[in-house]
Amino acid sequence: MSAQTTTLLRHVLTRKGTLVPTGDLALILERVEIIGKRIARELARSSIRGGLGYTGETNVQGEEVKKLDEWTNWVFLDTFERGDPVCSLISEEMEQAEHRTGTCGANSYAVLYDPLDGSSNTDINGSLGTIFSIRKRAPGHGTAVDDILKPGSEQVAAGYILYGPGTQLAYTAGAGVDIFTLDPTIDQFVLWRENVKMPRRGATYSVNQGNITKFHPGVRKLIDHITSRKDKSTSYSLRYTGAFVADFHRCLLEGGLFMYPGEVTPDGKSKGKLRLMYELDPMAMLAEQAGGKASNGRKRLLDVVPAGLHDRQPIYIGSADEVELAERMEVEG
Ligand code: FDP
Repeated sequence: MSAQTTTLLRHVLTRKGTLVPTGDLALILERVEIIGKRIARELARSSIRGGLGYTGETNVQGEEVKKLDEWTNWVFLDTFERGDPVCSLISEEMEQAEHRTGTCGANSYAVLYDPLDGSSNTDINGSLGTIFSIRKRAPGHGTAVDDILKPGSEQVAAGYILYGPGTQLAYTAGAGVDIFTLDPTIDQFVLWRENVKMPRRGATYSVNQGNITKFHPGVRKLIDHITSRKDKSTSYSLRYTGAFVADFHRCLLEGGLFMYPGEVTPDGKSKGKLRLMYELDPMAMLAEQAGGKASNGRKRLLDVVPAGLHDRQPIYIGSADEVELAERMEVEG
């Protein structure tokens, strides 16, 4: 370990201007860090440990559950068993929130999370992620979660862990975005980039273009526009990994646009796939903290008020220029 190495904990303890008091942030991120290490280790060997494939169950969203979805969700519950100051765990994989009321003081938090993002990549050793969002619980709350059903602008911290060739953790607590790389030789997340800024314009776009016939005409117009640029300086390349975390990470570092548009249903309504509170809000906070933008095509995502914990929304996220372009094309009807 070099004398210059800054571990995640050291960094959190010295970071100024965060929305979460340093002590609380350190306690929460220390747990998230443990979760990241546990998941990274298991993913690396899951193919030879019988960890791939489905459980045979379906989740609250009606989707088939993979063994790793279930296991990673359990890792959150287990690691936050004595979670103080976190008293509520709210997961994409669970219908109801889990509370640790015995360990919660007046100053307590909820962690909302998608334990394994991009799970279609599990069986092919592709990139995967974990996304987390931290919100303050209202004083005197019970097990009801109406105090959590607020726009994403109420988040006090958010981040993700990317399991790729290396494992990286990015987070913001309202004072910029910082990225750490897990150094397996010392089993520590080490600071890699501080106060990351997303370029104003990028050269890639990410979308499941196989769904194009289901999109609103505005989205098709946007894709036509993006793919019709002829000169190198204004043209775009398509990049889509099937894992939101990996595609967003590219945008964060190099700029560009990630979109998961609404699919127009037979009744003419447009519906997104990705979950507002577990996926979109945390990434939107990171994007804005890095100088980028996040929209549902009509308005800023962080202003969208959820009606329920498992709400979905369309998303256009990334460099400011590309997100504004999407909004100008009236992508969501
Ligand atoms: P997955 O369903 O495999 O977990 O959030 C869900 C997500 O993956 C994103 O990570 C990814 O960007 C998107 O859905 C992939 O969906 P499509 O297969 O419909 O493209």
